[in-house]
Amino acid sequence: MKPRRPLFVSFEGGEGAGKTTQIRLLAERLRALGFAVTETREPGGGALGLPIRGLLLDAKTRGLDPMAELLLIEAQRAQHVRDVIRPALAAGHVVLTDRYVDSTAAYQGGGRRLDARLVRSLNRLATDGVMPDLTLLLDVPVERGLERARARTARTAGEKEGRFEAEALAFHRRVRREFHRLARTEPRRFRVVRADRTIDAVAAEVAAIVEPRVTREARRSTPRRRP
Ligand code: T5A
Repeated sequence: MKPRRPLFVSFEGGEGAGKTTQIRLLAERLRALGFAVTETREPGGGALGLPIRGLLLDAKTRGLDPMAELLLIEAQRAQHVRDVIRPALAAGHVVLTDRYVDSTAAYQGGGRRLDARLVRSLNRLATDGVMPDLTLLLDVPVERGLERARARTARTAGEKEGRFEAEALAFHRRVRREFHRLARTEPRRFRVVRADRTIDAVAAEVAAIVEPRVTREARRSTPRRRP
């Protein structure tokens, strides 16, 4: 196992951008290099993740107030940070999360048009300041991403289109615009990766961004030998 110094990486993007696929490939690659990796997601990680995910994504959940949606997301996040992210970072893992605070800024701020300052301050409360070192925004045109997500849903027997997938194109365009704005606002944290390419091409770029960071952190944690 490589020397331990944590790195927290979030993957962001619209529907069907390929985050789940890329996290799986990157995790395999990093583990093969000897790094300890924790894969997690929102909503889903932590004790509240799955029940709240069910409520948020189920197309049968009707009439959910945008503020109630935001508070549910922040509640599962507070628990996710406590149950999964903080302990994994404390153990020196590379943590890869499928969505985090920027999804809330983009979907609830951009998509639902909730006040951006309110979203930011709830994000701060829920995360208790635990922010990603690096955020990869997998960027794909809205129609292309939705096509992928819907094709996957159609292949998965019994699964219905989720509440967010079913939103209008205009909603998804606002979400994408907000992701772009966030990336421009924090250029040191964000890297935008064009995700309308083959899975292998995207994976190669993702690895080229993340591997050197992980290796650098590992080197920093290696004690210097005395001459
Ligand atoms: N949400 C979440 C909020 O509103 N606010 C928040 O704060 C948070 C945290 C989560 C929903 O919750 C909302 C946003 C979301 O709508 P989810 O099911 O986790 O729901 O939805 P997504 O995260 O959007 O998951 P998807 O599965 O739709 O997208 P991914 O993970 O980006 O894509 P992936 O890897 O599953 O790929 C989708 C399909 O495309 C294929 C894959 O094989 C798969 O079939 N694919 C490609 N095909 C061609 N070329 C490529 N490069 C491809 N990459 C993947």
